Amino acid sequence: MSGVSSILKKRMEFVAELKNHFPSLECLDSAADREHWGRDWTRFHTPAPCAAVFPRTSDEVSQILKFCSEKGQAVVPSGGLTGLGGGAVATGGELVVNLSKLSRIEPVDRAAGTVRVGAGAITKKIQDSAREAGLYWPIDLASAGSSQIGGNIATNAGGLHVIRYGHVRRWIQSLEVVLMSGEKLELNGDLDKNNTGYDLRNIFIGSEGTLGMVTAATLKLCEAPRELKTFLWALPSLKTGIDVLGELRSRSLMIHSYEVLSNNCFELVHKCQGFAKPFSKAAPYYLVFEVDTFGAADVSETLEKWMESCFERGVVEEAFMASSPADARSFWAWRENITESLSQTAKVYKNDLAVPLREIADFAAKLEKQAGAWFGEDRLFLFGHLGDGSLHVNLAKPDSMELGEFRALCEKHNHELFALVQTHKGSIAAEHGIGLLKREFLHYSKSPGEIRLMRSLKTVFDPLGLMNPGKLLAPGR
Ligand code: 2HG
Ligand code: ZN
Repeated sequence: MSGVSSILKKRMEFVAELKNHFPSLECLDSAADREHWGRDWTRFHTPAPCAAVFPRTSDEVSQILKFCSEKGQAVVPSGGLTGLGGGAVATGGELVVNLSKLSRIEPVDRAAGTVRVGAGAITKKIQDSAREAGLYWPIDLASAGSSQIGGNIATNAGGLHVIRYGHVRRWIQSLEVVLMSGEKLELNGDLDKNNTGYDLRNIFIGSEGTLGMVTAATLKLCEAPRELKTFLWALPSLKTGIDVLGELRSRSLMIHSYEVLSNNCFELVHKCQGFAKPFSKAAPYYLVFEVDTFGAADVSETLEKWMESCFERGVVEEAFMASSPADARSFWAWRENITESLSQTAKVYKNDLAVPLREIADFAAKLEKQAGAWFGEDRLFLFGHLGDGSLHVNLAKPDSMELGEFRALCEKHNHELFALVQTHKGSIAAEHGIGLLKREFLHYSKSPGEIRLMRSLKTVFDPLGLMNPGKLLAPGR
């Protein structure tokens, strides 16, 4: 028997044993199912799990992991399949453990301002539950309709409101996790105050499912924004966007979001979605931002006067403040439709970078020059969360190029790009994580000492190396 067929035979035997051992567990192993459940939104790896299972309780997760440990079977945790780093992709015969069925959202504890949720709870449904209780779940992502809290926690997701509320990490009171051995742990209890040494909860947040599986969490909720004013501005330069942010902050205005898109993105959304352009001429960048006035007349007045003074001082030439919810929605539509329009147009290689705010204008100018030359200026799409110093760099594949060649070239160019990020003291992954896509490049953002300690941590939590292997840390170094 050839090596390949003996591997396939072993996988089939494992799945048969699994089905036998857990007769009531949903287990999908047709070719189509394995392809579907073995991937996320990235499209650069070939999914090849042995099967996908859908446990209904954390006890069941624990039993499955214990069983896999005994058999030496690797697993990949998965949820809404919306990841952008390949963290939930199974390429090597792993068992996909999909946590979608752990979707319970318990009643909100209003006095504590918290809610207990299963890992499979959908982000949008958590937002709705919080709102119904008069509270607010501040994490908002383009994928909110399908992404799940377990994945949001595993990647320490960011999104549109980081400038005001920070990443997911800030809003996790406690976590239930299951280790590869099957051991179940509750990290931090139901406490806000708990200074008792190492905070293991925070080690799991952002660990991309490499240490254990998050099966439930208690989330902290907060007060909802009161009255948001929405703006759409044409920027003469990215530097203006940073100056304007400084002006807002120095007036003690509560910025709720602060997003930017390049003219290429603006033109693309115009072409793909057919939106009418509100500006008389093109600008290099556009800004969409929101300020919370808290319903206070004096704050609205400050904002209006400040905007007038921006025109008078020539900071901007064309800028709008929404005068109705419909206006606000139409402003947001320019930002929210970029990813979708890009995926309609071409295969896209994504990078998600952060640099300190004071560096971002200079960084972006060099990046435009450098990356613009790779496949042509019209193939470079820059947008992101300017207020957080975070830029999404999307490169669209030229029609004539093979996908494999395109990917190889993008990975080659990554070295140049990440060296630039390093020079500007930035990060190669602002919010999407490392996963499979960037593991070879981790050293651009983490020192050898940090990587050594990360590897040691991995061994402590997962001594057999069966939990989401090959993600975040490249094998064998
Ligand atoms: C966003 O900010 C998401 O819209 C997706 O992080 C970014 O498509 C992308 O590159
Ligand atoms: Zn983003």
